[in-house]
Amino acid sequence: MKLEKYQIEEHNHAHRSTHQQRIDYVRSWVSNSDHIIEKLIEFQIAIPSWALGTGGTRFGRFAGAGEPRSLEEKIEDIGLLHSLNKSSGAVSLHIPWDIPKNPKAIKALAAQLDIKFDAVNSNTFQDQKGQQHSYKFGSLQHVDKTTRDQAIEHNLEVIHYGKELGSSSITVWLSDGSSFPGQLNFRKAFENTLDGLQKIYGALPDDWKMFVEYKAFEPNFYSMTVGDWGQSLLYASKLGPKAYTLVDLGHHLPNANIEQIVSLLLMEGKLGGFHFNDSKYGDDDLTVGSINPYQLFLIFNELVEGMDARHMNHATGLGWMIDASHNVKDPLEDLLQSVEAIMIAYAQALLIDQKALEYARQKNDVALAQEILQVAYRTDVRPLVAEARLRSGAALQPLELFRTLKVREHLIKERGTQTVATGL
Ligand code: PSV
Ligand code: MN
Repeated sequence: MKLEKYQIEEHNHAHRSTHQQRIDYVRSWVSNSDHIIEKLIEFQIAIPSWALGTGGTRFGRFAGAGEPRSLEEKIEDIGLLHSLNKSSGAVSLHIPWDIPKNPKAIKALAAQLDIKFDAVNSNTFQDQKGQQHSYKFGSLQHVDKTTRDQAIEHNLEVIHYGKELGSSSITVWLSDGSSFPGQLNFRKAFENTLDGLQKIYGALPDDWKMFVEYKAFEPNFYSMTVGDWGQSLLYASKLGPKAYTLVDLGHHLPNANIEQIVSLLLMEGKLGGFHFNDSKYGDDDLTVGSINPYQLFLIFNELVEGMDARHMNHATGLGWMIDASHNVKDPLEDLLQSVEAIMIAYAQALLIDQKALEYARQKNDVALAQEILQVAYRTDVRPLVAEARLRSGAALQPLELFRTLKVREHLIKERGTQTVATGL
């Protein structure tokens, strides 16, 4: 299914006057609204190929219908999202869930839909059919060299696919760790992992980045070999200038101050990428902004301030990716909500009067500092986000249009009810 330009125009026409009233109101008191709108237009968020189908929990999965059955259909789904919001112009692929059988054709399809290839992800957290050595006791950390070599080889293969598609980064997330005390020699596990990462790093093309993603727990519950930002930073620093830390919002211990982590990683020039999601208890993979939008806003405040301090381009300086699992909502609706939540938090962060905030800090005026942040957070920036969409040819209300056009119903007609997407 493809959305036609006239369908978006008709929808926008119907919403035009209400939108105009709202945007005029915001413009009347937000002096830099045009600057914010331009920034929003540039900002693109990569959609993970594994989140286009219904996810599940370890207790089961309640399949949706009309899910993408192939990589081509996944890219088409992202094309739909991108025509609705013009902010999802990238995809992050997971290998081997999404091995491109015909890279040229996939590249052409993506280009036609204005979709770029963000980081490619390796997978040594599952055993694949016919695989010689098992990852049950880890991959790069494994006590057995042949298992480690197999994991390295897989990552090199992922780089190869990424090169064919025009990606320029690889995300390595390792489930390596231990479930019980005594199981692992932490130092040896670290050294083996570093050695493997060094070999993968050595195979990176010059203009590529490697993102080392950390996670506090799961599937291992006693120790994780890349368990927190400190360990990830240690690996990334030892690896070299092309290696960075990737922050996945769900990968921290409860109540971690993620905004502070973001600030310090940026200060060190070692923040490389982001996985957006939200959580209440652990790595819940819920829609970003659905549980704790204030935290998301505080993180964006640090991102904007820290990136500006290093003269980084907001849109291209980091890899912006969603990493969520949609168990009870339509994945496409959930992704539209995710992108909207990210854009809102970004717009609110752009609204913060950084000079005034710094002045309040210098005066130790804690109450004023809080006021400055909350004035921005409590501003309804949705008209600015909608205006950015309008100017880039997208829909004023993407979710509403998705429903009015009965996109999912069309996809079910095309693909059937018994479809299973690869991945989460
Ligand atoms: C692991 O929980 C993770 O966050 C990594 O990014 C994986 O690549 C992704 O989820 C999908 O399993
Ligand atoms: Mn992740």
